[in-house]
Formats: sequence, C-alpha cells, structure tokens
Amino acid sequence: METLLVQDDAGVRTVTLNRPDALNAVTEQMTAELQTVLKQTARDRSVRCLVLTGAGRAFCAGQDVKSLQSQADAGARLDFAAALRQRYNPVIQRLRTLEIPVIASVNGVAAGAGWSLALACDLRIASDRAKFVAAFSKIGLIPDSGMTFLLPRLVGVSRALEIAWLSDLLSAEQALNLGLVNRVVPQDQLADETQALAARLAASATRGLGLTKRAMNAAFDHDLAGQLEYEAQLQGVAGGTRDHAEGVQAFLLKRPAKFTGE
Ligand code: T3D
Repeated sequence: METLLVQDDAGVRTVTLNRPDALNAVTEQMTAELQTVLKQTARDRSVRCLVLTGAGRAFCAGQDVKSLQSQADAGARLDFAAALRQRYNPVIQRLRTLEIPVIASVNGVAAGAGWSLALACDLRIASDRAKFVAAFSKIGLIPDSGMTFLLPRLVGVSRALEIAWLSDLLSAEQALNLGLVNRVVPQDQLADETQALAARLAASATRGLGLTKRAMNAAFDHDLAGQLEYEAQLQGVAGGTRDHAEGVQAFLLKRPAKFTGE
C-alpha cells in the first residue's frame, strides 16, 4: 500500500491514511487502496474491529484538490459523477456494511470527503484538536460520499444545511455538542483511548454487534412492524451463534464471557 498503513493487533485492524504532507488528501490511489483493504477486511474473520485514522496533524482533507486541478490543466474532462461512483461510493458502502464495529479516530482536521469518511464510520472518537469542515460549498460542490445522508440523520436537516452551506470550521467540542462525535479526548491520549475502545469491541460477541449494526442501519427504511420483523429475523441468527451460548453459560456460571466472534 502506498497511501495507507495497515496494522493488525489482537483482532483490531488500524488503517492509517498516510499522505501527511497533503493532510491525507484523497487520491485515486488512496480510494483504490481503501477499496482493497475494506474488501479484504470483510472476508477476514480474524478482524473484529476496524479503526480509521490519519497520519500527522490531519485526519483527512478530502479529495486532493491539487490533483483535480492538474487533471483540468492537462485538458482532462473531470467526470465527478463517475469519480464518485467508481472511487468514493464503494468505500462508503463498505464502511457502512462491514459487520464489525468501525471507529474513526479523528486526530486532526476532517474536511470534505474526509469528513464523510469519518461520518461513515460507526463511532467517532476525536482528539481535542480535531476540526470539522464541510468544505464542499467553498469550491462550488455539493456534499458527497454520503454526507447528505449521514449528516441530517445525526443533526437534523436544518443544522446539516447550515453546516454544508456555511462550511465553517467546527471544533471538537462543538462536534461533540452536536452529536457528531461520540467522545473527545486530549490529543496525547487519542491513540490509547481509541485502542482501548477498539480492543473492548473486538473482544465482544462480533456477530451480534454486526447484526445490531445491520438492524440499526435498516431502521430508517422500515416502519415499526417492518423493523420488529427484521429484529426477529436477525435475532434468529444471533441466537444460533456460539457467542450467544457462551454468554449465557458465562452468566450462569458467574464468570467473564470469552467471546470468539463465532
Ligand atoms: O470527483 C471528485 O473527486 C469529487 C469529490 C470531491 C470530494 C471532496 O472532498 S471536495 C472537498 C475537498 N477538500 C477541500 O476543499 C479542503 C481543502 N483544504 C482546506 O480547506 C484546508 O487545507 C483545511 C481546512 C483542511 C486545513 O487548513 P490548514 O490551515 O490547517 O492547512 P493548509 O495550510 O490549508 O494545508 C496544509 C497543506 O495541505 C497545504 O499544502 P502546501 O500548500 O503547504 O504545499 C495544502 O495545500 C494541502 N492541502 C490541504 N487540503 C488539501 C491539500 N492538498 C490537496 N488537496 C486538499 N484537499
């Protein structure tokens, strides 16, 4: 991988966006590599939690605007719709449908599609130096890579429009108050706090957590009756897992459960 660092440790896979000189701005190479690593992760049962973070002082500054400009300078016709369909959308879909917890560890600024990447993760833990900016409106674009889907679900349509239209920088504290991040921690504790949270999730009943994610994501498309039926179907699956049996045994024997993710 040229633009990513990938590290596995005790069921936790940490993917670090690694173009620190460009604030980890996203290139074609990076979206291709993200697609590859996420596809591999979906197939690898040993990975029970995924962490996405950035190298250096930024999480991710979104699309590499310089590469867009150099393509335009070279006379290339930029096909934004195709770029989203082929490059970004598969990454967002993968993050949303991976049946393990996905944590964004937001170590610095998250802008444009870089913020969309963080929004597509299930949980966001931010450094107190993290900042968030939609940025799209500043270059005449609309929020993409799932931002128009995810932002209004977290903060409501009116606040989402304000954030998208104004592209003001939000501090980590503002993001916390708006419900855009789950936790804010001091910068020097971010890596440890992220790993502690990831390790705890990776040691949990992975199939149950994955099915919970599937159910929560589907809830927006169902009415109550539909969601109750969907819960019944997924509980039918969770109830057949080894981790369910182990959890019940552990409760009865008054000992800690040892979940294997099966
Ligand atoms: O077809 C398609 O691909 C469409 C998809 C679009 C998706 C998008 O993400 S569109 C939005 C793209 N992102 C932006 O417009 C954000 C641009 N960056 C900024 O607004 C600011 O850099 C930040 C708010 C993120 C951070 O500001 P600051 O003051 O902390 O850093 P800086 O000085 O602006 O940037 C530091 C360096 O990173 C600088 O390089 P230099 O000049 O010192 O060599 C800067 O140019 C570079 N950089 C920052 N963002 C990008 C970038 N280089 C390329 N692309 C970037 N997005």
